[in-house]
Formats: sequence, structure tokens, C-alpha cells
Amino acid sequence: MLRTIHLALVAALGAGVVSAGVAAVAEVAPGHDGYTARAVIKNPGGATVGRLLVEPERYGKSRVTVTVRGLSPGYHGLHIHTTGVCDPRSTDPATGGPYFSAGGHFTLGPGAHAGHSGDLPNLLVNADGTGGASTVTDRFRVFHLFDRDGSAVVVHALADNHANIPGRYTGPAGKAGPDEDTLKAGDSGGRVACGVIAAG
Ligand SMILES: [Cu+2]
Repeated sequence: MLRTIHLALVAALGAGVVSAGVAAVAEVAPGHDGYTARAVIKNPGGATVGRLLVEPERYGKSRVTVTVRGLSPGYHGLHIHTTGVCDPRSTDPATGGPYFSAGGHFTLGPGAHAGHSGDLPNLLVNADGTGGASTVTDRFRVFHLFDRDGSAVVVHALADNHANIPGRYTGPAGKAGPDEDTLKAGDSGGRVACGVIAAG
């Protein structure tokens, strides 16, 4: 079996098939897999507080790497949002918080929190205000982030509970489990930093 595969590879090399395959990868258009995405994450005052890198991983997955500084210690909700506009003066009519322009959570299909494509694990910010995380996700590929209105990365004020509200907890309405608000963003509170995702 192994010997057969080896012989097939040698035959392919001889025919120039393998080198043709490499050339095809190098010709992928910008914004398609093989290219990376980046964002500079800023606070509402315009100061840079972090960076995001999204790289293609093997088997159709993406690696999301984020580093931050100057944020409050503790866990912060971290998501890709649907629109690549980080306007701190665009306020949420419900809460008055900034970056309403970034829209809700980026998702390729239907689904509530924490099943959106752009839902990521919480970001741990240390006592010195710095944090860093790297996650591999199979929920989107790099090119998905460059739809017509782009996308943005948002850091929230509070921890994301990922809608993990066991049925034994009953809300004020007498209904058990996560309520409508929790199913939007996991009660992660306002948006404290935002970065427009760009190819690069
Ligand atoms: Cu969010």
C-alpha cells in the first residue's frame, strides 16, 4: 500500500502534476483562503488596545489570534460582528453604548448565541490589563469575513456566559433557562473596543 502511494507520487512529480498544484495555490485571489485577515482594535477614545489576526488552518478551519492591552482585568466576551464599521458615536438605542454600527453577531446560518459563527471563547485580561488568546474554529473561513459589509471584532465589557443558563434557573417571567437577551450576546454587556477586519 505505502509502496503504491510512493510510486504514484513519483509518477506525479515526473509528470509535473505536483508543481502545477503549487502554482495554483499561489494564484488564489485576495480575500480567498490562503490570505489572512487583520484588525486593529481601538477603544471609543480612538486609542489602539489590541490586534486581531485570522489565518487559514488546515481542513477548512481558521485560527483566530487576539492580543489586547489597557483593558479591565477579568473575562470579556469576544465576537466577530456582522458589519465592518466601528463608530464609537453610533450608540445602541437600548443601552446607549458605543459601536452599534458593528451590528449583531456574525453568523453564516440561523442560530442563537452561542451558536453564531463569530462567537468565540471569552478573552482573559490579566491584572496588568494585557490579554492574549488563540482559538481554532470550524465555523467560518477567512473569506467569509469579507462579505459586502465586511465584519468587525468586538470586545465586550463583561464575561460571555455563552447562554449556559441551566434549566434550574428561572427568570422573572417564570421561564427557565436563557432569556431573549442572553440568546443575543450571552449577557456580555456593552462594547468596549472594536476593530474593522481587513484583508492583509
Ligand atoms: Cu459581541
